[in-house]
Amino acid sequence: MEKKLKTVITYGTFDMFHIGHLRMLQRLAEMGNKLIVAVSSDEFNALKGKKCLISYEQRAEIIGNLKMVDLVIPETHWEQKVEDVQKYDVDIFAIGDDWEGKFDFLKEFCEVKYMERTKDISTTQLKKSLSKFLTIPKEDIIRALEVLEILKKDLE
Ligand code: C2G
Repeated sequence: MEKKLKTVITYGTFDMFHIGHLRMLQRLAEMGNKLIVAVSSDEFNALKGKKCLISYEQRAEIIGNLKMVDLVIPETHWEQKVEDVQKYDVDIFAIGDDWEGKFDFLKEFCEVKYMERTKDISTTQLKKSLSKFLTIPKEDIIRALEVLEILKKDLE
């Protein structure tokens, strides 16, 4: 699809950057010739009830170094979207459909698109599988203690 001279903006936390985030940004980059990503600050994440593993600085640096991203700005409050859309002369606001309908007020200023999310991947899921991966199964601990007991007896 030929890229019209369009500026696209999106917002997100992008914690523990994963393929779902990448696929979203790739699709957004295809919709125009300039992609702006507003990365949620740590303080704003607290407002969203999200605890980030990775700091704003590192999340912003990762996003800023993606070839399809032209500009990274901080997202510090809910109300900044109208201001951003006007300031950067945005043509399209796009975000995952988990936000369906939440930003329709922007239709007065630009196109609003809710995009299908990538299935079976999320930061929450990654955190859960990571903690499962790092926990030692109980039976392994019991077995290790039994071996320890045997070794202790041998040494007596
Ligand atoms: N995403 C996706 N597929 C996934 C996970 C995330 O397409 N499996 C998309 C989300 O829909 C969103 C972007 O990746 O468009 C960033 O996701 P989050 O970091 O979870 O963003 P969120 O916390 O929803 O922040 O003001 C808007 C908020 O800041 C959005």
